[in-house]
Amino acid sequence: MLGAGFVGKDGPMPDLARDLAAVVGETNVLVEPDLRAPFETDWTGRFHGPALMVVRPGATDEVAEVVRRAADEGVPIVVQGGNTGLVGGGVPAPGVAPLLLSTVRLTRLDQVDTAAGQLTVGAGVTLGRLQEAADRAGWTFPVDLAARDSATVGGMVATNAGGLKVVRYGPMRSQVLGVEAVLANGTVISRLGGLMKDNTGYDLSQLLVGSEGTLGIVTAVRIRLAPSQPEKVVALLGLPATADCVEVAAAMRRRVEGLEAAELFFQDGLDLVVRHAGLPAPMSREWPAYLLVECAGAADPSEGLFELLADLDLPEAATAVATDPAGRQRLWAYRERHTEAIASLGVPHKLDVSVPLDALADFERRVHGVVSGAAPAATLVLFGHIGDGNLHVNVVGPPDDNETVDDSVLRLVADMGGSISAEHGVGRAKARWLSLSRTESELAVMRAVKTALDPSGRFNPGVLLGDW
Ligand code: FAD
Ligand code: 2HG
Ligand code: ZN
Repeated sequence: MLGAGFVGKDGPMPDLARDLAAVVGETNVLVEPDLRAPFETDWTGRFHGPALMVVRPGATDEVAEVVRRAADEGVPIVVQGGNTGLVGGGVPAPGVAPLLLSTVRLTRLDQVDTAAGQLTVGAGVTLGRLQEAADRAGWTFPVDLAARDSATVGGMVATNAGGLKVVRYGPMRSQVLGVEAVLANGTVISRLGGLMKDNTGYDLSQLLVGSEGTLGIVTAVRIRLAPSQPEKVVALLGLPATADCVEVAAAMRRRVEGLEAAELFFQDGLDLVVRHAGLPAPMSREWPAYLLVECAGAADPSEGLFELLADLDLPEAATAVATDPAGRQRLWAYRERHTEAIASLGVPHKLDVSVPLDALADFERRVHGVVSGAAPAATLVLFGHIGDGNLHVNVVGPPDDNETVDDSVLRLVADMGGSISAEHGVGRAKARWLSLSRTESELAVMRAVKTALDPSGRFNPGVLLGDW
């Protein structure tokens, strides 16, 4: 018997909602607009659309049953984890009114297999909880990003998230040993055994990594952990130009053991962070470009870093170093808080791109001209993961639906041999430009894979492949 709460403001619930309440529990089917609202707009505020209802299954068999019942009714499904994605892939598009399947209750967290350095984790577990579980067991989970308290493991698998330590550990893909997922016909595929060697044909788990919810709903993941690296040093260097940051980062990779992060930002972004977060300036004078590096090891890694810094012979006002946790966190804040500081200016156009490392300084120079040509009154803030050739081009000013600046920047990226998405994915934001980064033959294979796994196009319609 359904309770009174199950009658929405707009009248009785649709039959599908009643059916699904029997599967996941009444409190996990949200039909009323004010309950749905937090799930219907993305983190940036740029992408939004109404959902028919939000459904929160608590186990894999519930996910499968929800998928089957939605299929019977011909209702599309949008999958959402922590809703921290930056390309609009986890929220409904206007006019579609899908069922929004939230994974936040898939919070299985198994014991760490300390001998193998592995664990199985539910798709709805946040990155922060996964990192804590790994730390408690004497291991580390090495993918890290500023949205760690909300971003989920399922979302990170679906987007192949990168983050701050790719230079040493690779992106999410490199940590995934196997995936359990529900396919569009409601069947479950599962590779959670944790075998280090398993050459038995197509790797379906890796196919799902980076598929952005278009091929299957990830319900659990077998994760590879890394040995813990408790001794850390962070250095922030002020340098004359981007090209210097590229050069010093390359020298660090060659010479300094345990380089975990090499990040880039500029004076305008730093000013914005300092103002927004109320932080003191990190150095006694300003620099055109800043390189932030972190090294970590079982033993103190600072010696190699200090040798390199001595060779660079930088002025005193160009270097800040910290080894204690509070000091390291203070230096990291100048880099990590860029995203929230930019959001305080307005709704950004986020263009997460990569270019070959030897073209990065030239790209940084040219993108200023391209943005001021396409959107003369806009504010441009650049920063990124220099070790990965990954720049975050943030443009605030153009209306949400004016894509002139997006088009100009992404074409510049393609002309320079780069990728239109380095780590955030394609989502809805960049689907129309996918052909700038993938050939027609590749797109044909991708469409064939989509057709094989989701022939009716019910999972995340419009995401990644557009209207394929
Ligand atoms: P959501 O936003 O909920 O969804 C993202 C995509 O994955 C959608 O297409 C959705 O449909 C799909 N999806 C979600 N869960 C599942 C599932 N279980 N099965 C199938 N598909 C699913 N990203 C980086 O790569 N590097 C960074 O450094 C970084 N830093 C960030 C900092 C901030 C402050 C913020 C707000 C975001 C940052 N991001 C970064 C982006 C974001 O955190 C990642 O893309 C993250 O992987 C998204 O996880 P989520 O759980 O929030 O996914
Ligand atoms: C980061 O590196 C994230 O901090 C977010 O990928 C990038 O806000 C952005 O553009
Ligand atoms: Zn990033």
